[in-house]
Amino acid sequence: EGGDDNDFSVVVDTRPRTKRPPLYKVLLLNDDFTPMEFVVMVLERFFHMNHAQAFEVMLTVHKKGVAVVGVFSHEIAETKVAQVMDFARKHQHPLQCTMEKE
Ligand code: NFA
Repeated sequence: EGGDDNDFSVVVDTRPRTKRPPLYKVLLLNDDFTPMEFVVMVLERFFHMNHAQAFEVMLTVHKKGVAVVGVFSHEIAETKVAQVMDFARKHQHPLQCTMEKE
């Protein structure tokens, strides 16, 4: 017979795809009131920086207004932000910490 040819061709991508979870930057924001030593303590305590690194990053936030203090999975980034915000609130400092997708 040789009727209509119903060959709907579909290209199937068979490449092995590796899924990497998105990463999130944790940002620390400057303000006029939080003491410099407190920010240094936060960076040592929650971001495992040594004193010199922590002081350097604190000064970057102080001068530029914001700095990335770490890059983590969504869950770890959320935990870091919560830890910093809780710690700042307990000490009645207005320090702000946020996260954004990389
Ligand atoms: N700007 C604050 C001060 O002069 C210090 C600070 C640095 C606050 C980094 C927040 C973040 N005391």
